[in-house]
Amino acid sequence: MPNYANRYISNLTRETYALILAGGRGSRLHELTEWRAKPAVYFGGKFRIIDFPLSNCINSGIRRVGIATQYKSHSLIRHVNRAWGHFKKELGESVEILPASQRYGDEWYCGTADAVFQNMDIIRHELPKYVMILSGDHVYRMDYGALLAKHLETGADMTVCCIETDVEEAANTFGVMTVDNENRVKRFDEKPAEPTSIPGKKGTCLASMGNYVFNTEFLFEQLQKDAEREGSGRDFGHDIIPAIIEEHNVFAYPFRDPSFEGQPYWRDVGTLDSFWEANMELVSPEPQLDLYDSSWPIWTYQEQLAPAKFVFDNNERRGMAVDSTVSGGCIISGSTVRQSLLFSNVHVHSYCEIDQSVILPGVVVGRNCKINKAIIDRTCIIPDNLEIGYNTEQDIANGFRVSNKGIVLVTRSMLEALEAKQ
Ligand code: ADQ
Ligand code: ADP
Repeated sequence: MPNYANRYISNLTRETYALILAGGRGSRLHELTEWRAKPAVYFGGKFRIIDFPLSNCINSGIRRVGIATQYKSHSLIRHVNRAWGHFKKELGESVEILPASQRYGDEWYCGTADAVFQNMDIIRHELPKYVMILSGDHVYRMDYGALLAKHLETGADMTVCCIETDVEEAANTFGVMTVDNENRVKRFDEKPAEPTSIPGKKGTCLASMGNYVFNTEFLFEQLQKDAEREGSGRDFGHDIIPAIIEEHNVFAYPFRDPSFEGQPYWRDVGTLDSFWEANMELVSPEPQLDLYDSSWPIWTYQEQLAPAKFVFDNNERRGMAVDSTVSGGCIISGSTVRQSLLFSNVHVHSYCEIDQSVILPGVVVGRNCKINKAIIDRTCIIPDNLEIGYNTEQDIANGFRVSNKGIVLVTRSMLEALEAKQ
């Protein structure tokens, strides 16, 4: 076996086709995914979630990428075309959108494995040696080259990326595996109610990140078998992995961040609370996720906008933001913003206070508003004098969604309904 780990990772990444699964709904994000798939959800003051796996591909040297879309894909497709549409087929690069289009039979993608199955001919046409299947739902920075090197070194047919997670966090949410000393997967339970702890680490288990590497022909064989299997849900976690671990070489790849000693950064921003918390981490003084590291840039699309502006208004009130990120096109006039993320084109009028909030693009905040621990969806117009996040009963009466941890989600249609009531 050649030692690819040291010298030939660029060969491996060149021989790999990455398929990002981006069709999921993300229903626990409620109205935030009413009009967009979870991978299209805004994150980190400037990005969309899918920018993370896509940037990881490009930074790792994987330049042939397909994106399987299904649920509410318009926003995602528009973003991907704008941000990632410049790849040149002639140079062997492509970022291609693969919408569910009933190419095999009459069905839409009916599970994650089916989303790959229905695109087998497109992948085959690319002649990759390896196919990497990535979830489009997570925020993290990862060098997939090291993963491919390990896949080759172990002689695996399939490699599953995993991360140590609290048992409570994983229960009913993640695939959980048990491995031997060589990281060979011995058991795999999809979303178990009671995950098995790692021996000697009670309360911690090995969770699947939903990222897999397959040898191409092996993948196609397994997808074909799965399609013929009576009663299969056509899902990697439920069906494919449990069916192959006994007879084939399936290895776990523990994800580690070489630049960080503790647990690597990986966030499944699947609920309003986890979405809000992950955004808040970014405005803390030293976030673990370093978006300013030019050696691993996260690429995205942003239109050309005027710089953010902070105005000392006519009444001599300072427009200011602290412990916050403020994107292009924003104007903060005579108001204070603390521990918040303002996406592009947010306009905050005078006498407002905004604390610990995530304000998506194009929001206009009227005069004298107070906003606390809230997520304000794109292009909301917050009327003058509105208070959000100070009185749960009032927020609910106003028609806003309040999460388990008291985070308030406000969308345009909620504000329109509120206006109609008044
Ligand atoms: P989940 O994330 O719950 O578990 P799923 O909802 O199937 O699994 O989504 C996986 C990925 O596929 C997501 O990126 C989603 O957007 C996408 N997707 C879902 N349905 C799709 C479809 N019909 N077409 C195209 N894309 C689709 C998975 C694994 C677990 C693992 C977790 C980690 O099954 O074992 O622990 O990911 O979050
Ligand atoms: P207020 O915040 O007092 O309700 P505005 O937001 O309309 O009022 O304006 C406050 C200040 O913000 C303006 O005086 C101006 O300095 C700045 N401002 C508003 N719109 C623009 C713009 N399009 N370009 C540059 N500066 C602007």
